[in-house]
Amino acid sequence: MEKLLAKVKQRIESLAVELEHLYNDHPDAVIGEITIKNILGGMRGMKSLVCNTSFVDPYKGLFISNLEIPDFEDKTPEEIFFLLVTGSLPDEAELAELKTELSKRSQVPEYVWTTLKSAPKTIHPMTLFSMGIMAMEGDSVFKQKYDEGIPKDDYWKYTLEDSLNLIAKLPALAAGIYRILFMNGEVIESSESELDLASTLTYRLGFNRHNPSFADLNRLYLVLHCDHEGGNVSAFTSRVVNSALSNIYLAASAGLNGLAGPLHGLANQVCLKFITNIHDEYGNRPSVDQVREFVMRTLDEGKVIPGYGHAVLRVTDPRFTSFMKFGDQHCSDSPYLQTVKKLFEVVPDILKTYKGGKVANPWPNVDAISGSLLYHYGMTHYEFYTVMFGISRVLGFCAQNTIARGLHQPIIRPKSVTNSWLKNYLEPHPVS
Ligand code: HAX
Repeated sequence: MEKLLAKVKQRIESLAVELEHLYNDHPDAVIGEITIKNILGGMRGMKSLVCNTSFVDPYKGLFISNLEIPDFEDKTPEEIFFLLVTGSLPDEAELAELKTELSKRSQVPEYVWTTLKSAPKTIHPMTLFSMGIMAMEGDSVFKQKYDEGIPKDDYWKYTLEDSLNLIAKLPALAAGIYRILFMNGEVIESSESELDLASTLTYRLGFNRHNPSFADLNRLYLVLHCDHEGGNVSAFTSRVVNSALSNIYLAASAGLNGLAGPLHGLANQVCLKFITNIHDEYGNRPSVDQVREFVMRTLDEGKVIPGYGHAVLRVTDPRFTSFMKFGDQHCSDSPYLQTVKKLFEVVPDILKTYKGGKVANPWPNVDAISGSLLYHYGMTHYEFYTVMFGISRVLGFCAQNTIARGLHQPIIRPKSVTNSWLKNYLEPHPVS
């Protein structure tokens, strides 16, 4: 993997030079202030991390380097990982090297299946996914090298080594979990067609495997969810954990546990269930008025509308738009996609005025549509959708942490304060 190592090294060195200049030239520059609203509001909007793998513009969405979604939506997950970690797309030789490296490392150890098969069948697939990754933690090269006493300058190399070992196994691990939980436990072994991450996933899931548009949806799924800068719950969690030099297996598993929450990655599962509930009530082709009625009732019950809103975005998520383009090309008549469109027609207007206009972003995010496409291709067990998201998001965790280790970023440890501290700070007792 000389080519990848050389490119990542070059990237880390150039980022380090930039940061050194920034630090030396502006050591005391103030780039923001911290208000009570920030502290009590989930630190929303506070600029407190550096992340160079990707950037989310509130009005344009995800950027990886200078590429927007339409620029990279046709790529493969391998190309995207290379882009995230090196800052540029691979040339033919670099891509071939990466694919060979991943292919060599793709075998999921037998003990992982034994562990996962012993879990109760009622367990959520995200929990099994996280457990499967944790189970392999003993194989961490970083951990072994750290115990041997490697210098700090080498941390990123072994973080990258672990990352490749982990990423290579994710499609087989995820597909195996689908089959353990939903298809009588028969895990599909490797095949000739395992040329890349997306086709491995399609083949090993075992249904609809000869349908090229399902294969393309899996590829797109693994591309669009890859990274969303550093402050979202899952990436941030993985960064915090890895900043303690916990290895990438521990960090990825921790990040995925955050992704498993309904306000984050689980929203794709919740969205599909939401649409199913609409169909259960009104049939598969509800009218716009019926969809509006259902949305209003959901809000009246004090619940959120899944798939709408975002902590950073202030427009329709370009990942939603990309999936919609796919849906229009491949399954425009799907009842689920049709209901997604009706929701898109009614929800933003409702949310704009809901709670006196308190909802910062009334537009759909990626989770509003992604599950409906998987459902169309026969992935009816919607509990699995967040695992699909997770395979992709681990690419981002791995890239972010490899670079953070290369830049010798310190352990993340913000300061918390008590109510009393705040009261004393804001309303100090007058000096008598
Ligand atoms: N439906 C109803 N109310 C909503 C809402 C929605 N879709 N989105 C935001 N609100 C409400 C919030 O609950 C909050 O109300 P309270 O002050 O009474 O608690 C108010 O509007 C202000 O929130 P906000 O500033 O607009 O949003 P946040 O940054 O706090 O939260 C969330 C962003 C994504 C968590 C939020 O919009 C939400 O809960 N959406 C629905 C769940 C969802 O789709 N999650 C996936 C997001 C994308 C992602 O991470 N994917 O993995």
